[in-house]
Amino acid sequence: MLGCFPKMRGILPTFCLVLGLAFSTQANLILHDDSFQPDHILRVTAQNYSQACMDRYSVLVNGSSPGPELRLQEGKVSWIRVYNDMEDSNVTMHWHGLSAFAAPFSDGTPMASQWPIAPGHFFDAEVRPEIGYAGTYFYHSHVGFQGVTAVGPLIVEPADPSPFEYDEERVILLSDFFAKTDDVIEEGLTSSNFTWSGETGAVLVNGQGRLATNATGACSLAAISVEPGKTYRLRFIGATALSFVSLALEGHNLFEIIEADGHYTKPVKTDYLQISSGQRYSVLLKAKTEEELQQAESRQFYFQITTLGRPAVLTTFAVLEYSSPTATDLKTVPATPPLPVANVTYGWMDYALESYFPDTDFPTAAEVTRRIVINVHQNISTHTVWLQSGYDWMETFPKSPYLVDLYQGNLDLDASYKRAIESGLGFDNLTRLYPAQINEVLEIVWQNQGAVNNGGLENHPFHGHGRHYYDIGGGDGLYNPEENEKRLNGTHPVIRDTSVLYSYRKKTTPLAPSGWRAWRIRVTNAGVWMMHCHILQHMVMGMQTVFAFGDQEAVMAQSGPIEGGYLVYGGSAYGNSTYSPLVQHFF
Ligand SMILES: *[C@@H]1O[C@H](CO)[C@@H](O)[C@H](O)[C@H]1NC(C)=O
Ligand SMILES: *[C@@H]1O[C@H](CO)[C@@H](O)[C@H](O)[C@H]1NC(C)=O
Ligand SMILES: *[C@@H]1O[C@H](CO)[C@@H](O)[C@H](O)[C@H]1NC(C)=O
Ligand SMILES: *[C@@H]1O[C@H](CO)[C@@H](O)[C@H](O)[C@H]1NC(C)=O
Ligand SMILES: *[C@@H]1O[C@H](CO)[C@@H](O)[C@H](O)[C@H]1NC(C)=O
Ligand SMILES: *[C@@H]1O[C@H](CO)[C@@H](O)[C@H](O)[C@H]1NC(C)=O
Ligand SMILES: *[C@@H]1O[C@H](CO)[C@@H](O)[C@H](O)[C@H]1NC(C)=O
Ligand SMILES: *[C@@H]1O[C@H](CO)[C@@H](O)[C@H](O)[C@H]1NC(C)=O
Ligand SMILES: *[C@@H]1O[C@H](CO)[C@@H](O)[C@H](O)[C@H]1NC(C)=O
Ligand SMILES: *[C@@H]1O[C@H](CO)[C@@H](O)[C@H](O)[C@H]1NC(C)=O
Ligand SMILES: [Cu+2]
Repeated sequence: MLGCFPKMRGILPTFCLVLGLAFSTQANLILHDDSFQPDHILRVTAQNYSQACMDRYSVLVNGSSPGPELRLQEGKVSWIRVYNDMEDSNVTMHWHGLSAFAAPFSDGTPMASQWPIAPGHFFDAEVRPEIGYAGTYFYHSHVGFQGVTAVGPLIVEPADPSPFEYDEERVILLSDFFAKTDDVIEEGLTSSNFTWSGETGAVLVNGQGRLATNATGACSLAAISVEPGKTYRLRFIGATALSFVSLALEGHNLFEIIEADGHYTKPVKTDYLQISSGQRYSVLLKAKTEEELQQAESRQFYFQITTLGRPAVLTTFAVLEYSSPTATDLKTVPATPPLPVANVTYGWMDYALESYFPDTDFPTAAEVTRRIVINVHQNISTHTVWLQSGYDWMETFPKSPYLVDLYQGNLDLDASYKRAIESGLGFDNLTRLYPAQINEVLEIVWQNQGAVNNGGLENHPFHGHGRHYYDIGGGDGLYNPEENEKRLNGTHPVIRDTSVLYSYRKKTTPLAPSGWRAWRIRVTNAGVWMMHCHILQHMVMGMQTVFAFGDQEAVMAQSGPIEGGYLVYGGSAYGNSTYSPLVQHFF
């Protein structure tokens, strides 16, 4: 069926809704027995696993971290079966950056869009990357701290040829290593006796690397192999739990950015990247020619990855290797980092990126129907929590998922909307929702404030589920719409799914406004969409919000009636070793 694609710009959003309604009766229930072949299968286990020469009990996808790469096609439906092979933990899988439009139970947000997958069960997710969303993504568990290891690259291949030419591509997925297990970290973060997870032990590249404290040792750095003279598309994936990094490549002056969060950009040259948890960039890298290599001292070059905005700077490495008669040395780490590190940690590429394709859909200030300013700060009372509009959100808050409540008639979004408007904050403290109506044009402002107890400030990479938002920039102090409007003059904001609310200093007066990040989004895709900081520790400490787009009617119009098997934990939409699930096909 026809969806509501970004390419159909200029068409009234209501048109999409009407379309959804007209086609809703096509949603049908299919028995996924042995004759059903999913396009991809992911198996989630919890087991001892070695990274950075350290054993750790970790949640893995197909036995490794990162898990296997998935390739999906732009505009095409794929079925991904996710098995929870763990004995005592739930799991969900989130397709990070995919809009999950019209297949509402596939977004993978536990207790927001769906029940988690119970131990011993599997779930078939129906995923269709929207037209205009070809690019670099990843998948990860959305439960607790599991996403520190339960991640894998997800590439959406374009329906049309790429506007950029390159010979080959390489995926460079960044993740963090923590020695403590997920359970210990979660317990510490949510305990009344608050215990920090500790800082990351190493930023890993494609799962490889070593502890910073271990300059020599048995474990290898990741090698990215290239051939002389070729042009590569490097796909960087910020799958870190915590780390926000600066990344540069020795001996190679320039990267050319061509993609941010799944959308082509006009090429921008840069000699370093800054990548937060949740963000992705593609860059073009021109490999040295054989002639240039003859003049170089070596045929291997270090990627230097430096953490930003943490109490201590951690530097880790990977190796770009050109084929060579002698083996690449993956054991030696430079005694002193070979490259300078950017000393400015905020504002990188703000207002600078532009969509590659002309975009006529950007909502102007005049079109904005409502501005929601979300004050963000830390508070230490009985627990140490991160609050938005004065409230935290944790997986344990809702008794059942919002979307389930909605389909069962147990969540009155019209009443929630009324309370939200009356609060003056756009926030309904009863349901802890930010409800919005179809066709509203929201300006969402994340406003950093000094922590209640000590004025502390941190970086927060905010991630939006559902359709991507226009990032309209960020700055220090208190958000000033008029000033930002001037700043936007002549720029062409890109759509993204993750952008950083920066800390411009380490400390300020408690509750003083200190830095903001602003988004604009047209409310067209009905559903329950989480918007949260992508730092896993912060999420566990409550730094998550849930938006509801559209009311019950709008959500149902989009998906059609939902079968009962989705509405109970472990219901008939979830299979197990003796039971084939009844699965609704939405597209
Ligand atoms: C994951 O492992 C299962 C078997 O354990 C296999 O069938 C499947 O193809 C693997 N998935 C990917 C994406 O490689
Ligand atoms: C994992 O390793 C730890 C420490 O070596 C050990 O105590 C534990 O039994 C192992 N767990 C499993 C499931 O193998
Ligand atoms: C799994 O999720 C269900 C439903 O939310 C919950 O009742 C149960 O406690 C969860 N199990 C674990 C081990 O977290
Ligand atoms: C608090 O946690 C720390 C670290 O886990 C531990 O050493 C300490 O004994 C705990 N204190 C209390 C009062 O439980
Ligand atoms: C260094 O790595 C070795 C394995 O090569 C490991 O046994 C040791 O614990 C590590 N040391 C530190 C300080 O992390
Ligand atoms: C960063 O470094 C540049 C050049 O070394 C210097 O001019 C600038 O003042 C530094 N900025 C900060 C914020 O330290
Ligand atoms: C911080 O927490 C305390 C104790 O729960 C509460 O009284 C206070 O209102 C909170 N302040 C803010 C600004 O969140
Ligand atoms: C919601 O906010 C109102 C107004 O500030 C307050 O009276 C009420 O107690 C709050 N309710 C909850 C559940 O926090
Ligand atoms: C935008 O900038 C142009 C020149 O750069 C100026 O003529 C115009 O008045 C500006 N528009 C607004 C709304 O500030
Ligand atoms: C498998 O699912 C069926 C139907 O939901 C249920 O009756 C059965 O108990 C489940 N088996 C296991 C091992 O969970
Ligand atoms: Cu955060």
